[in-house]
Amino acid sequence: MIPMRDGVRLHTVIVIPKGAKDAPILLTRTPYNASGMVTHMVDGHESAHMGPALQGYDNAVDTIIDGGYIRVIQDIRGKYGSEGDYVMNRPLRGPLNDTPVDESTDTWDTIDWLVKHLPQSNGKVGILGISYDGFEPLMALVHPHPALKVSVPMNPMVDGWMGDDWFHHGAFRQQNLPYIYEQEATRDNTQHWWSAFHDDYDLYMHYGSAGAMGKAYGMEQLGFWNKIVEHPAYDSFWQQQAMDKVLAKEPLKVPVMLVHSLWDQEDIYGAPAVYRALEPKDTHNNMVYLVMGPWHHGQEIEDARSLGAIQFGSDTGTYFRKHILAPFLAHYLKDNAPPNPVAPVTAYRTGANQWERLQSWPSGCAHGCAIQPTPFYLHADGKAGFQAPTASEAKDTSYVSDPAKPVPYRARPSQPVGYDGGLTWPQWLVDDQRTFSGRTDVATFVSPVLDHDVTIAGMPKVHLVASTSGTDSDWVVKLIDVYPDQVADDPQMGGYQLAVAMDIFRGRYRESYAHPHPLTPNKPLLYRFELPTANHMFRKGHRIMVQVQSSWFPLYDRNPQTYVKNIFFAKPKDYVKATQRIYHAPGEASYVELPVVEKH
Ligand code: PG9
Repeated sequence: MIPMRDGVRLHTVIVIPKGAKDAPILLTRTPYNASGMVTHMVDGHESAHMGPALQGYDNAVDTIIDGGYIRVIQDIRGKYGSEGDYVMNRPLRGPLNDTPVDESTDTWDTIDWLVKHLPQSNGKVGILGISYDGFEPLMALVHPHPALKVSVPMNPMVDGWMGDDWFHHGAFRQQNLPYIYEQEATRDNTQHWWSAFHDDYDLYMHYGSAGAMGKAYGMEQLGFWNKIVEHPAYDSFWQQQAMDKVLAKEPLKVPVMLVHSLWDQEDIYGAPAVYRALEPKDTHNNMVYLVMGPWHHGQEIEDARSLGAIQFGSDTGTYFRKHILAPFLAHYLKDNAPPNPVAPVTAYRTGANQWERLQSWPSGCAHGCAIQPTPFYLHADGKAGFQAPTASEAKDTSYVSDPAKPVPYRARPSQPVGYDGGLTWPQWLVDDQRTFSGRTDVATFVSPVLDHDVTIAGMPKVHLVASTSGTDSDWVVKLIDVYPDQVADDPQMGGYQLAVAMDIFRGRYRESYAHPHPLTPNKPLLYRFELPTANHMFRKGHRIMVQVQSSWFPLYDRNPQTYVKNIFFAKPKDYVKATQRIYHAPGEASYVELPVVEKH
């Protein structure tokens, strides 16, 4: 129980290898129960050995055990064994936190105590973690303790409104209601969510709006839920917490390796955003590192030979831990520091199934190429291609968006968000999109078969000219790799539609994320937003597809398609069908700008 500067004591589990001397410390700070992460059942009882004990969840146990580290895992303030009050992603002291403590001060105080009380250590501390545990290594970078020598935020929570856990471009990720409920209701998460439906699609349709559902579950008792409902737009509440923005204002004092999953179903925005914020400060290109793997959220510490139906041909998780994470940590934490063999950017190129060592990101190759932003046009009649549309083709493609029958984001029955009991939530971003491409409320555009490889490296940019008969609307855009009709060595992949990058945009924020506006009915309007980072080769023989739709349910709440002040409080009468049109004609052509890699 380590005392913080305000007297609150934090429950901290310290696992020291027998006989350790001059051992570096690897710290993880978590809201997810430190004790649960260091007790792993072997043969039906807890193991006495460090390795099996840490196997429960830990980050890259093989790296830690082989590295001879002292392993420290701490319950953050207000959770499980720690004292104090809990605040979800507690903001830094300042306009959003008028107390003398935050996750930065708690980390400072913890590191200070560790290096003064562990004689077996060499006085050097690294902090690492995944997701919320990846948010903590970012907070550690604000006024860092001098003993903090390296930070490894993995799949970190960075901007909850723009593209991580709570909203994406303003559309609310309502399937996280159970998480908010359980995380905030009790110190040890013993108050559990409940449901009367096997299919989450039915559960969320039953309540209508996320606000009505939260009320039915008594969530107005929960501080963070009330903040979510009070701040549907990208106001100062969200902007001041965005860790990329926070860190952009901080001096760069500690080496940081950002670890990103290209198919991160939870925090697909965060790591690349922090890299973009910090990279300009890294004048000698030796302080900010980025690793991007073909993984789901956190898969870098698991077996990562495949994700869903997608095979990588090697265990990319073990490669990361052994050849990237282990030598990186050793360089900064071990005495007589071994050299750091890790390139500034290590990026896995999906489709080509190969790792690349790069000097920066985005970049298409180590040398001898450039990235050429290239419009991929949506044409009439469901066609698509790099040639611009002509005046001769139909001017628009239309579909009816009916909130009474929202487009599922996965094949039904819609599973809840979660990792236990065989749930396949982690792999939903690589689900076969054929399930949706035949729906009349999904507009599908596809290129001819490619006669050469097309490689993209970066964030595709949507340039959608669209109208709605309503006064608000969501736009979901999916960039998809269509496999050949037959794949001899993997028949199940014949015709597979693999999403390379996809996201949602809530139309009311078209002019301003902070200040929503109603849409003018039936007027072609330009919507511009970025899709998540991709590093992908569309191989010769494949096709490039774009799908557009106006709901992504039940992961995201429905847009009533009638402009209301706050969608959390939309009434049943507000939910109306809308006719959506996507425009093709010259001068109002819709396209996705692809960051195409071109060899010199
Ligand atoms: N980023 C993960 C998460 C946060 C909030 C809601 C749901 C998931 C995580 O910390 O595991």
